[in-house]
Amino acid sequence: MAIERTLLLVKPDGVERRLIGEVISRVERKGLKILALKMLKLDREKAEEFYSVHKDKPFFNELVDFITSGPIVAMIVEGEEAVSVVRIMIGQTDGRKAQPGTIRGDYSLDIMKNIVHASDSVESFEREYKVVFSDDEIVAW
Ligand code: 3AN
Repeated sequence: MAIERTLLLVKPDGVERRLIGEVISRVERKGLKILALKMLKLDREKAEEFYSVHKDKPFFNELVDFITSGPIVAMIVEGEEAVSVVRIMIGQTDGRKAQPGTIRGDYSLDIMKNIVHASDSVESFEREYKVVFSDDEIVAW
């Protein structure tokens, strides 16, 4: 087992639906540590960089439109196997298929508007967090 960090975003639909506190609360109740936290609006350039692995997908433009459509809340979360633990907590991509009890399973009925994003690997975290945070915004504790 290893202590890992992961990037968790509350996407514009989650902010619009007043679910920031709900997401943070679940992270804290689980016993994970929040090392960095902020609200921001991604510009198109940053959003395209963030979702660059999906640039050839048919939904890429719609995804960039969506993630830039309103504010997001970004956090860096740390804990034992945080990457897979947070992925389990958010549930499957499609809110209709996500298990009840997961964030998407409880709050989403959509594959794109699915409330949250979380890194799918340590390597993804290392790439993704730099789009959103600078290293001096991370508070280790
Ligand atoms: P996840 O967020 O579960 O890792 P990915 O990485 O496959 O899912 O997709 C990134 C984001 O792209 C998803 N969170 C979702 O918002 C959107 N997305 C994924 N698949 C589709 C699809 N078939 N149609 C529309 N949007 C999609």
